[in-house]
Formats: sequence, structure tokens, C-alpha cells
Amino acid sequence: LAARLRDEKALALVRSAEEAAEIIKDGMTVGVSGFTPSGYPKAVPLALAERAKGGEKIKIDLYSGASVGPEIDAALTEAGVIKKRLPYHTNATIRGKINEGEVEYIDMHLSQSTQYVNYGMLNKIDVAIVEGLAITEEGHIIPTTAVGNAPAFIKNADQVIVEINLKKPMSLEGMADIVLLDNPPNRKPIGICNPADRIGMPYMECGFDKIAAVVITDMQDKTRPLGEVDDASKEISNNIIKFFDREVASGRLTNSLLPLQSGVGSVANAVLYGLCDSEYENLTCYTEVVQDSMLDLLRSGKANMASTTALSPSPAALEEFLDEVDFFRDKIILRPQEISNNPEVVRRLGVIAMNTAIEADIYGNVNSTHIMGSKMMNGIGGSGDFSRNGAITIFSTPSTAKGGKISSIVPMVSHVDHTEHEVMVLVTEQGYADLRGLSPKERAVKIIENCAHPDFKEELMSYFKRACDSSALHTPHILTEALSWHSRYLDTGSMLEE
Ligand code: 0RQ
Repeated sequence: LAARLRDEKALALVRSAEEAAEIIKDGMTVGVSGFTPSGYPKAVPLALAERAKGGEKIKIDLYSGASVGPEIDAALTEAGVIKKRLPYHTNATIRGKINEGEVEYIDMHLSQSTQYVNYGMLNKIDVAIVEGLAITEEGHIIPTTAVGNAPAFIKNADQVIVEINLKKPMSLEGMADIVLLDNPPNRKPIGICNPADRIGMPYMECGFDKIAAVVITDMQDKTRPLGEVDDASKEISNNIIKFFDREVASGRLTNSLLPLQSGVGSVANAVLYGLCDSEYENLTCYTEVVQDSMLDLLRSGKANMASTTALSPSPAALEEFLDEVDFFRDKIILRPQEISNNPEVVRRLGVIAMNTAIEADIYGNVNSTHIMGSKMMNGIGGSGDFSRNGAITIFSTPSTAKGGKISSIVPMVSHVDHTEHEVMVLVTEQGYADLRGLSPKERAVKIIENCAHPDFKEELMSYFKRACDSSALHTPHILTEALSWHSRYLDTGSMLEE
């Protein structure tokens, strides 16, 4: 334990999870570490849930970096503890309560969530609960497998509870590169000109005066399993690589491409697997999550390094990774999400942003968050941070969902996260549509021809042609019909015409 708690002051602060949870009171705002179920506190939230289940009234606003594990989002939701939640989640239990209207949810750009806290635009953070590898002699906290918003929560919190997780090997020390930005007008340029540049310290500043309790835990992150790479995902990956090949042939990209960003989920994971078998080499990643396929890119030497804010492999890949940390230590940099997702850096590096859509419309607007316009799925996460600022912005989705009953290409999206102004390339298993330099009507033809599923192509073209018969010809729509595909699905369980 001496390697983990490097000063007696830390040792003197050791408490049980139940004792530490007593610090959290009804009405407080709590910030937790963690980003994609990785590096989040577990024991104290579980103890807090038990208190509430025992009958005590506790409601808190809960802020995180991104998604966290069921020990927080499921346990605290089931115990009725969460009043308001931000900025991102992927948990089915809290999703249910958000969509039933019982939990208020703010779906935010992840890089902006940090500055909302720093600018004082949200509640003051009463307590930060942070998973750590160790506490230094000075009382600073070394992060584990994710950084996220933890540095900002620690800075802005009145009190900090540290969960020292013995499951996380000490060999992770040194991966993190922590820097906090000053608020405007004193903000300086961020000195990252290459994904491998280190600009900060390996720990999160805290100090013993803020640490209210230290809890020793031994619990593995409950990362999310990834689906099998199915045929549609393989085809999406092949189509993205075809697009890259054309960019290289035209001289706009080299064989090392540009720093890659790839979102969460099975499709995003499959896309990078495609690169493992490609001729591309000396790749770099400037991203927010590292899933299984990105670890394989690093293992195989196809990619030299990855800058990220979180390591979020599937459970099996996590075990493998934790055995091989020494191999990865100089190949991965863990940054605060304000830096990993920073528009200034994403624009400077020229990141290739690859994210996932729920649906896209014929003009290139993308919905990544809402099912049938009203129900929250997960949230925008960092997809907007990257897509609005990348050199090349790609969105992919299978062309159909729910066994072919839903077309992912629709006349008008039922919710917009990414607008026609930033979506450059749309990819499905059917093909890719390069939308750069195309007017709305030109985009519509390309998207329908290249991306729509054959079962829906004709009807989409019919909609577009009839819309073109109207008098408003810049972005032709028939407003009374534009969302009829969604209504039909809600009424009949299918977007297909009877
Ligand atoms: O629901 O499981 O109930 O059937 O949406 O879809 O195909 O399993 O895909 O796991 O890759 O998730 C966009 C949600 C895709 C995710 C999204 C239904 C489908 C299924 C999931 P069921 P799949 P994935 C990095 C960047 C936004 C944030 C982001 C996401 C479920 O990638 O949250 O990219 N992205 N952040 O059936 C109705 C459609 C549908 C549909 C799919 N058109 N209509 N339902 N589904 N298409 C991450 C961070 O920032 C941390």
C-alpha cells in the first residue's frame, strides 16, 4: 500500500465505503471520474445507493466525464438517487428513467462539459469521487484507465473522495498527461502539434486539504462487451477504406492518413479492425476512446500511438490489456477530455473523425442520439467535438435497423445532432457518399443512390422528386410528409409501406 498511499496523511484518511458515502448529502452535486465505463468509482456509489434503499431521502445531481458503470448509473437510478445527470450515459436503467421523465438529463458536447464546470455555468461541485491509482506525497491523484472530467471536478469540488483501486496495476502510472486550461481571457494556446506531444503532469492536482476520505477497493471496471463484427460492419469498414484509398490516390491523404478518431460501439470498433488488414501504416490516433481494435492496431505496429481520454476495451480485452500495460505505456497518452476532444487541437491536427449515426437524412443531417425523435439513446458524447472540427468528418450506420423495418436513411431526421454543414462523408454497408462540394439536391441523389437500402431506395427517390416539384428548390421538402416514415413506424412497427 505504500506505493499507492505515498504519505501518512493519505493513510490516515482511509475509511470504509459506507463512511465515505456519509459525506454525500441530499441536494448535493457530485462529480465522478470515469469515461466510457472505465476509471469510475464503484464502492462509494454502491454504498450511497444502499443508504437510499434503506429509506434515507437522498437526491443528487450527478456529473461525469461520459458513461460510467452500473455501480453508478444503474445502482443509483434504482435507488432513486439521481435527480439530474450530465453529460453522457450508455446505461439501460438510467436510459429508461430518462425516457420516463423521472431523471432530468443534459446531453452535452463532452469537451464543453468541462468548461461549463470551470466557468461556473453549472452547480458548484460539492463532492468529487475519483478513482485513483495512487496518491502522491503532495496529495495529488494519479488516474487509472480514464481521465475524463476528473481534474476539473477535483479543482472545483469542496471535498474529494478517492477510491484507490488495487485492480489497476501501478504500471499504468505515467500514461496520463494532465493539464488544466485557464478560463478566458487568460487561455493560452494548447501546445499539441502532434498526437504524441505531452504537455502536462502525470497526476491530477488535488492536495490533502481537499481529500475527505480514501477508500481502498479491488473492483474491475464493468466495460461494455462489443458485438461480433457482423457483415454490415465489415462492409461499412471496407467502404471507409475505399474512400481513404481514393483520397490517397488523389493526393489529399498519404499512406499514414491523418490522426484517427473513432467513436464507441460495435460498428466503430469494426471500422478500425478493417485498417488492421489494410496497407495503411504509421497511423496515429487522436481520439477519446480506445476500444479493442485500436489496441490491435497498436499491437500490430500499424498504429504508432494513441492519444485518448479513456481506455474502454471489452471485458476480455481489458484483462489482456492490463497484463500488457508495459508494452502500451509509451504508446498511449491519457488526457483530460477537455484536451482529448479540444476543437483547437482537433482542427490543428486535422483529425479524421469517424462517428456513428442512428439515422441520416437525404440532405446529410445526422441524428446520433434520439430514437424516433423523442427517446434518448446515449447522447452526442464527443462526436460533435470531433465532427465539427475534423479535417474529414465521416458518419456511418447500417442502412436499416430493427431487422430491416427501419430505414436509417430518411427524408428528414427526427432529431439533428450533426448538420449538413459538417457531415462530409456518409457510409452504410451499401456504399459511401462523399458530400463535399455538393449542393443539397446533389447530396440527396448521392445519398439515396450510394447509401440507402434497396428496400427503401425507390420511395426515397419518389419523395425527393415530388419535393422537387414544389416551388422551394434549395432544400426541397414536403413538410407534411417529411416525418411520415417515423409516424408509420410508430403506428405499424415498420417504415415499409404496406
Ligand atoms: O437498439 O439494441 O434496442 O436494438 O439503436 O444500435 O446498431 O447496436 O449500434 O451500438 O454502434 O450504437 C449511434 C447509438 C450506435 C452509438 C449509436 C437502435 C438499434 C439498437 C444501437 P436495440 P447498434 P451501436 C464516442 C462518440 C453517439 C455518440 C457518439 C452512439 C441501438 O454509437 O451512442 O458517437 N453514438 N459518441 O436497434 C431506431 C434507427 C436506429 C435504431 C439503430 N434508425 N431507428 N433505432 N437503432 N438505428 C463516444 C463518446 O463520446 C463517449
